[in-house]
Amino acid sequence: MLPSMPMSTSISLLPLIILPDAHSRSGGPRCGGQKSALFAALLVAFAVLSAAVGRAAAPPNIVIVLADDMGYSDLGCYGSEIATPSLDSLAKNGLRFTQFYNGARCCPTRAALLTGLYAHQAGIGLMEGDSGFDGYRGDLSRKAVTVAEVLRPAGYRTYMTGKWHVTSGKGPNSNNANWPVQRGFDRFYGTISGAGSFYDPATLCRDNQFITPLNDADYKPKQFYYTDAISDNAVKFMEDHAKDHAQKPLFLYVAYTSAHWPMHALPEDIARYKGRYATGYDAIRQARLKRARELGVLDPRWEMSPTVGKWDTVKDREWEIQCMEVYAAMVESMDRGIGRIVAELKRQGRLENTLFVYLQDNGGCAEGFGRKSNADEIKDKVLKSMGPDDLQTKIWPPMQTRDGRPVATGPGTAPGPEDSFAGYGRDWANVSNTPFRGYKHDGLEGGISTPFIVHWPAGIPESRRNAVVNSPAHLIDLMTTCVDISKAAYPKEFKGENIQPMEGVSLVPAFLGRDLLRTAPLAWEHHGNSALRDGKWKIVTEFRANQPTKWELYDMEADRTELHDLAATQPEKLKELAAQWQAWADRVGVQPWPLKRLAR
Ligand SMILES: [Ca+2]
Repeated sequence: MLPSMPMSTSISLLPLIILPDAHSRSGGPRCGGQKSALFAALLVAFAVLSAAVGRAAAPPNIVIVLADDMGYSDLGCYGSEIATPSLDSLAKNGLRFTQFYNGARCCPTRAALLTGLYAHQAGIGLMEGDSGFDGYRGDLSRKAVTVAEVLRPAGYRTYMTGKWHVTSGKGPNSNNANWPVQRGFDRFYGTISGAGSFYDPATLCRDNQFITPLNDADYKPKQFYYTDAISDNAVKFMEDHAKDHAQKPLFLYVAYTSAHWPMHALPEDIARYKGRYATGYDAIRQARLKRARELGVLDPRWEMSPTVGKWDTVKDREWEIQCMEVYAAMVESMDRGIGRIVAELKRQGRLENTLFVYLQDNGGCAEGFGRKSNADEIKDKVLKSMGPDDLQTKIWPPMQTRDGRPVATGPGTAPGPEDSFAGYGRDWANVSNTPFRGYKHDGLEGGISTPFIVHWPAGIPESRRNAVVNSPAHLIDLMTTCVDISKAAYPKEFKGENIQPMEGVSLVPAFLGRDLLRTAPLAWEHHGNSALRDGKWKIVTEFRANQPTKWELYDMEADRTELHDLAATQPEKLKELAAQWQAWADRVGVQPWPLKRLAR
């Protein structure tokens, strides 16, 4: 389905070119001057028409920007106090989805985004380790194709910068068959694994080559900071594209690690948030809720879930405040990079016909990384400095800076610089996920809800600009949408393997203000946290103390924040949805949790 606007432009010109035939048949009065003037007018009309048709037929550029470990309310246009002017501007001139879902964690989300399948079908139901089951190989399945593998045969040049995180082959000498360049991308700059220092990321690669921030001949910034490196290299790929492949559409996948732990940001960005979080968790949550309601991205009927952190009892308040200041700075620096990518599209005249989408891989992260002091462990530590070619192999402490300083964690260590390693923790994650319950890992709305911004002037009618889309949508829909708008062929067979059919629906109807054509429920499973969404109904369990909690049932129209469990009052509906979830789980290859490891 093509967007209606370019089509209607061309249709309105049709009578002009039908005119000459009609005149000659009717034998009406003519003279030489009139005839040539008419002919000239027709030529102009034909040229305009051709251009219009050409525009309509030209496959759009596609840019997908994915952020890491951020909550539903972390962007300005979704209620945040964090400055995100670039994303706000895309939203203002595009669409914001209010019920877009990710896969609750880094690896499964990336697998589903790249393949249009549920994560288990793509081989990554858990993370990168091979658990012996097809749904949990920790490597992108060969019975799946990536968006890049689908778009390239349709004439696209394909680029990626940032975090890959869908393979178990992560070392310089490991099997790289599932690295970006082997999975459809013409160029790659980024990290093969997840997490790590923003000043010295582990598994940093250019195409298939391991590099360090110091020995990369193609990128020599004054100050290496991974978020900037991801933005700078994305812009560089686009500049090269304009030089060497200007006639081709481009597909660019930018996977930032902002704002995943560690809380690393540059001092000038942190300074802008100094003191901003001194009011504590609840005040920020309330302000975000109010703003999000005003912006129309939260239904006022949905009550706020309880604030988890108790600000009055926080011991290291200054450190807690600093953690959130740095988190905000990480988001703002990413937004600035996104602004540069948009500016380059504009400079190349591509922005009009670029489908630009932004989303986050999972909700705010309540993990304990970087929350405990390691002062005793690093005291009096004498370390050797690293040479420019020495690879950083650590993604968390114990680790060191390249000049030989040990990296300090936990309270007492100001987050931000390269010798620090902090996580902002559960209570700020609860703020990020305002107004929802749950965190990264969970099937609760706080774990799986993401902002979803779509910008595409040639594909979204002007009357729809700045509109909000309330239809539930999911990562699996991105492949289907890309196939729809690019007219690429989704293969039944690829490199000798049978390819599983796409699971999602095209989002194009939502761009035009119509309903999505979804016929199946959406479902989740990640280390025993499970959920299913069918229309307004949702069931969800959490895996706690070695067993799943009982299914809870929610009416998402009335209660998106999952505060009023209807399981006891609507047992038949619960039973029906639980059976749907089990059928889905059996179909996509979910195994009972904890996984029983199979002998290989
Ligand atoms: Ca993540």
